[in-house]
Amino acid sequence: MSVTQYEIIDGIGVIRLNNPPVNALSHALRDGICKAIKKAQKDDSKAIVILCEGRTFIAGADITEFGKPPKSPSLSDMLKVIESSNKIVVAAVHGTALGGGFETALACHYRVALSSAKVGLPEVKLGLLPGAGGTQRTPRLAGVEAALDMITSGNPVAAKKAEKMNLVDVVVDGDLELGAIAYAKSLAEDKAQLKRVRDIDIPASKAGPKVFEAARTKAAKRYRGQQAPQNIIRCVEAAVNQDMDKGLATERELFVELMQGPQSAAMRHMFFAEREAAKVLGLAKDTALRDIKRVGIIGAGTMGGGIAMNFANVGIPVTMLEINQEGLDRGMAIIDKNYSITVSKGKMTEAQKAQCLSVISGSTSYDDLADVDLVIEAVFENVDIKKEVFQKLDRVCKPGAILASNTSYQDIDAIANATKRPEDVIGLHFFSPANVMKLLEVVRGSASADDVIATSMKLAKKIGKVPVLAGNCYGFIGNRMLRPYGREAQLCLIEGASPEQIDRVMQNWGMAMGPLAVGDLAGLDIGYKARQALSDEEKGEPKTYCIADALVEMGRLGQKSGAGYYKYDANTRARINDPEVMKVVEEQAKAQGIARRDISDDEILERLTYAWINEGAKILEEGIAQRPSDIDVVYCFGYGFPVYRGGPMHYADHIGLDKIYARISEFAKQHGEKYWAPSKLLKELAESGKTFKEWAIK
Ligand code: T1G
Repeated sequence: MSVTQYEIIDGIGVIRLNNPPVNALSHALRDGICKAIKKAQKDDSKAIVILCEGRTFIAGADITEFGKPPKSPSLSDMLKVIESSNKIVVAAVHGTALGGGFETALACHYRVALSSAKVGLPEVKLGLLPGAGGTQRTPRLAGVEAALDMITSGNPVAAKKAEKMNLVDVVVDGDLELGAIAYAKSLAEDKAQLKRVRDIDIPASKAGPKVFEAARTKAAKRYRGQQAPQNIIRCVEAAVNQDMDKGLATERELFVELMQGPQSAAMRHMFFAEREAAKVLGLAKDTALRDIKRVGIIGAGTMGGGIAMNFANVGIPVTMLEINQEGLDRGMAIIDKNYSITVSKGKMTEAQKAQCLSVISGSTSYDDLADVDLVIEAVFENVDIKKEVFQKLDRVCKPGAILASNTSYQDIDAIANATKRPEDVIGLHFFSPANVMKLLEVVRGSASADDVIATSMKLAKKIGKVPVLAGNCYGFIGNRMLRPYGREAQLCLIEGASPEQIDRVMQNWGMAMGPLAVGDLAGLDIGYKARQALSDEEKGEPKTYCIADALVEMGRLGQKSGAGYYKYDANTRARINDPEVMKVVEEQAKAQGIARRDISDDEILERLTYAWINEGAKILEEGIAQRPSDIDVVYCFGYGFPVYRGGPMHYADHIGLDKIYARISEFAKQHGEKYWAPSKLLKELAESGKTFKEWAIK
């Protein structure tokens, strides 16, 4: 079937689109729509309906065409053809009409939506803005403030709400095609006007300069560092202050500015990287999946409770196991509190909360896990304790049950070899808070069976996670790269910087929080306790942890104790620089024989970000990550890396591997090969002029 078909049904010209998987507005589709509209102008159709086959109405411009030479008709040309039709054009929307798809619907004269449909303008999530009239038509129908919120957030709107916003004219249940044709017929019979959105004016009184100033301030805070939201606000302002054609010209200019900028390139990279990460190289596409009907979780602590919620949210029954009833009660209370927060934010109803809680049960006996299909161990980060748990699971769980560990660092093979079924063992590393963070590292052991890996990757998506497959090494992908990053933060601190300077540099660069503030948030005692279990050799040089240890020994555990690298306001929990900390830093530097010096912001930024990149290159060399973009997904979805910089490896390609390699070679001379020996892959790519992206296509 061609991507566009046209036929007259019951006196109505029906343009049927079919461009799987999401009816993206490819050139063929744009051309087909234009031809069909022009044809309908001359035939005896009374009105026109545009509808789509498959799971959704047009989900946007074809992102794969971006960056390629434009082919006529452009999307704007096509919209002009629709809007200037001398017959009424009705859009029949189902699924998710997004971006250029919704802009197509807005260029129609009327819009019918299936009650389950959603409409939206998510371009901001690609670092772009609606470039085909969305910023001009939406405020004309929904009003300025609703349009600003919808377009700067990029969030979809359900059909009923869209109808209330005047973005949709009619919401239908049942057969959309029949409903749309009937509606088009009624419009024709009633000689309804050709309702062109461009003809609607927005009274300037509706949105004075204060509205836009407030929007700019809100967007600068909420989307810190991102250019697209600011450009969107300028476009909507133009919709108020300029006529349609001038407004469209402003929109075009600001769209092109974003399209050609690094932020959109990074965010489009992330869009595809997230989807690519779910694909396991070398795994047969038809690998049979194991059926996961019931899940067991060992440990009802913060992590165990959060993990349990992910399954309960999609209706999969969960049994949480604790050593005693008190532990279970505490776990259930954590879960209940988390759901209450979700309800209070309007993201869930009380009925939905009750439904989720109804599928979570507790037990203090391993025997109750005999018929679960998957168990996730979430006990204390000690490999011996984990081995004991897996030995019990080996005895109790039915054949074919997947035995997973939520460990953040430990050796999956050591855990697997504690069982007689290492092929059923895998790592499922959730990120705290486990019911919120999207990233899930799926860690394959050397014996993990293909169907266990495939099932884990698929299940991750089912529970709303973004899965990334990792090989088995200390810290897998994310935490392994975090170590040199944290090391360099400690060394910059003891060599001459302050906590405030280090955190300001990284936060201004785009991180959600700087490394020392993160340490205070997580609790400095966690690293302290972990180090007590290590030999001196394993701990590394004292200068990389002596300040943190000194603070903990002073009782400064971070936010939880009211002070760590900073003091914290008891009420607002605001961070306050503390001269006491600088005294500790200076004492420790002296004790380590380090003469402190001024360290520039640039040096801090380079040492911390290049530490990530060098370790990421080693992870690729060792095959721990399948592709560079997988590392980018880990960091953007699990570590607060700014998505508009595309992740560590995309950022490295943007900076230039030759520049990074040269700087790392300098660091190796200044600070020693132990920390800064350049990765072989980085050296090879820098010398060959290739990027990580080009290497991935190898
Ligand atoms: N273009 C090309 N391919 C797309 C696509 C698009 N717009 N959207 C999805 N795909 C591919 C995707 O890569 C995947 O491919 C497959 O479809 C299924 O997607 C001028 C400039 C629609 C909610 O931002 O949000 O219009 O991996 O796995 O989970 O103003 O896809 O199978 O090979 O995500 O069911 C604006 C982006 C574009 C919407 C479906 N539109 N897409 O989610 O499936 S810019 C968007 C989505 C624009 C105009 C501007 C989601 C979805 P593969 P999927 P899903």
